[in-house]
Amino acid sequence: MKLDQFPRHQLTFGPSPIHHLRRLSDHLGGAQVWAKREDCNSGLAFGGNKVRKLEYIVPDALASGADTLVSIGGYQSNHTRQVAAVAAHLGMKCRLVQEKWVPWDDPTNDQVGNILLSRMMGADSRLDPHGFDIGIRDSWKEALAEVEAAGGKPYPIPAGASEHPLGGLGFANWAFEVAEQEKALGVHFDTIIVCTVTGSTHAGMIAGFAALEDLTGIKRRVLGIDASATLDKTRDQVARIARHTAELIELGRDLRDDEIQVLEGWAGDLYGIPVDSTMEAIALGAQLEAMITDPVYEGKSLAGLIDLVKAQDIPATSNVLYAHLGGQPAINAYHSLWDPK
Ligand code: 5PA
Repeated sequence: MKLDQFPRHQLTFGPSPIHHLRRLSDHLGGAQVWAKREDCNSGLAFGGNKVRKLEYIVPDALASGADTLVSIGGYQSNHTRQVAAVAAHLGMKCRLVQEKWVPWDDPTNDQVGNILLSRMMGADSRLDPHGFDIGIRDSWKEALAEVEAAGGKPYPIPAGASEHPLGGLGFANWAFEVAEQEKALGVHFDTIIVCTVTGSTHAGMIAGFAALEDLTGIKRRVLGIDASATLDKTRDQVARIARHTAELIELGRDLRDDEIQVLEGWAGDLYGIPVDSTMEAIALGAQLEAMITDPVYEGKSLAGLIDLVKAQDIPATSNVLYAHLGGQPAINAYHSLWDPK
């Protein structure tokens, strides 16, 4: 099926805004930096990249007759908060497994930010001691079985909605949205920067931009910045989901290796723990643009963008588009990074 034939249940306001980051561009002294803002794409509990993915998953959930969305993430998962939001919006129940993905021992980590919002929206959010893994988890399968045993009808949404068969469609569509906005703005973005962990955001973009390239002949670089610190798993997942999504939307050819690029260097040693480059990027975004990024995801991809622009790996003649995927609620659990000394 072609992309526009897949059912889409609107959860976003419409196309997410794109704007020029003038002060950051001037500061870096190279390429012009723009941002497309998934962090304010929806009225559902602050939105974010998962809301966009869920637009293509909700029709299947509704058709299945399910009454409970079941998903998984870390204590401060943005994904589970967005699943809780969509469940509330649809009048469904929500069961969440929140694993201890990050060794971040702030006492508020399981109390504030995303998890607080999920609880507020009525989700049954349960803590689980297991550590970080982007794959399919037993704890999630057990949650599905528990909902069933209690007489409910669960609808399974894996971590980040990435391993879901339709998980890449939301960001395949994002590519076409960018192309429309380029026409209106009179700008061409030759490079896209996106944070990648469970993979379907980046993978969807790869499939979508490949389809666009085949239509227009225009090539661009879609660079994923790894924030998982488990690079091989993320690379595999991105490549697999990109190929699957390309097939779904009938790309009609295999993806080239140069279309699948996950870059390392900004994740630090551990998922969820910021390093110096993350903190510097967060400070630049906040102090030059009042653009708030988080220490888990967006601060790391912004750090990647900053270094690539400074090193002119992204040439000074480029317009680079930073995909801001959300994630701000988690900063509450990271308050100690900014507490006055
Ligand atoms: C997340 C993911 P992908 O998982 O699709 O690669 O997206 C990475 C990403 N930015 C980037 C933000 C703000 C994100 O929340 N978050 C996960 C979560 O549980 O929140 C899926 C890991």
